[in-house]
Amino acid sequence: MAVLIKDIKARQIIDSRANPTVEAEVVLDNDMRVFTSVPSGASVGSTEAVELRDNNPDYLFSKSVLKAVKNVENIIAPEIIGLSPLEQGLIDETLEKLDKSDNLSNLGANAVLSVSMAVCYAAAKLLNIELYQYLGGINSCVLPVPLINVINGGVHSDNLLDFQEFMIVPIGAKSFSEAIKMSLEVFYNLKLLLKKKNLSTNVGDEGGFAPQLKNAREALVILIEAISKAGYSTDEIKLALDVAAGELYKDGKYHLLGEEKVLSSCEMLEYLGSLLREFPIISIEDGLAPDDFEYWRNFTNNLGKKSLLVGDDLFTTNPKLLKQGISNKIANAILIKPNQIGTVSKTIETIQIAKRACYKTIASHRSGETESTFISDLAVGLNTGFIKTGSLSRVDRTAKYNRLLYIEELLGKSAKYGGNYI
Ligand code: 2PG
Ligand code: MG
Repeated sequence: MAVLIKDIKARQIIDSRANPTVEAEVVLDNDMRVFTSVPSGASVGSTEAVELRDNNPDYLFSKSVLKAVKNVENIIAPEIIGLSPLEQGLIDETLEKLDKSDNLSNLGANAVLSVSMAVCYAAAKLLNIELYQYLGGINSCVLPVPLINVINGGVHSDNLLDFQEFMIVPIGAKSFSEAIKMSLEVFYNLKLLLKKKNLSTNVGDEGGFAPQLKNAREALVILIEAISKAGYSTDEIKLALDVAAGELYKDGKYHLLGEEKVLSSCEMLEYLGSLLREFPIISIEDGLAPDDFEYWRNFTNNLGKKSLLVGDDLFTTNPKLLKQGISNKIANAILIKPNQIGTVSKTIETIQIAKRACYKTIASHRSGETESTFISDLAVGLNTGFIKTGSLSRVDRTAKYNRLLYIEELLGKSAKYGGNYI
């Protein structure tokens, strides 16, 4: 007899930045139960699915998500109870129809995604297989290359760095566990170097250091130093940036307040080009603002052969926006954040569109996270090749890496590391 969904519950829990978020629980009629929770961004793209907050100034600084919790229990649950957890496509379509908007602004993307993900976990549990196996079958054996955000700036920290993320990319590792070992060695050396320079080793939202460096060059120089002190070459460990340029773009110009520069699109492009020439950078995310669409084309023409140009706020994991980008030849890679689009099915659709167009895919966390490791399984199951999930400190970040270490162990000899497959 088919096992069906017997109950769906939700609750308000806390994320890594002390903000309330939604946890959903799915109960099957064989009494199996699973629960999972959703993350929340700080640099939010304007085309993202809408995260529903109560906006009640008298309660938790307007940040509570009790409406979203109620939406799960009172509106979503009655429609989903009685369905099989194996019908992910049908369930996700039902969720979208129930919402009636095209950005999930009625029920809330937090309400919708928590259920969509919990259903997925329930199906895997019912089949007694790991989530990554459920998502990808026998093809799920590639561990992603991590983009590890060891210096935080932008809206994720209080320092002056204008760019949001400075990442190390252990591309030369032979396995995922070796990639983590190499990156830890860089992390320790970076901490020592910062201390030596009397710079703070306190960490930002994603667990990376947030020192008072003056500009992107200083951050990149110190990363190169840490890589070399750890005994690695820049062939083995590369660098990546998330400029999060949408946060810097006002009135048609890029305002780099920390660097005391105001740049036109053309100058911004030149600046990024010069960083690419000077440093072993292999990936630049949101190098220009999403609204600067025209220049994205120049950006891609000029730098697309030298680096991954990743669309985060540009595409917001949205299949339609990605298709537009592909036909306009904009960017060559996409960040995949399930909560930008709101369902597991749509997330998978976007990954597939990207792959068909030979765009690289990077499974990603949000700056506000929970202990959920869904994106680790997504990265292996959908063979994204890359993952971006913050630094090597703070459990909200390390939970994802630790899950990947476990998956690597489960895969044993069939485990491959994305490094060889890029
Ligand atoms: C980003 C993310 C994650 P946020 O911009 O890529 O690093 O940040 O969740 O704040 O959008
Ligand atoms: Mg980003």
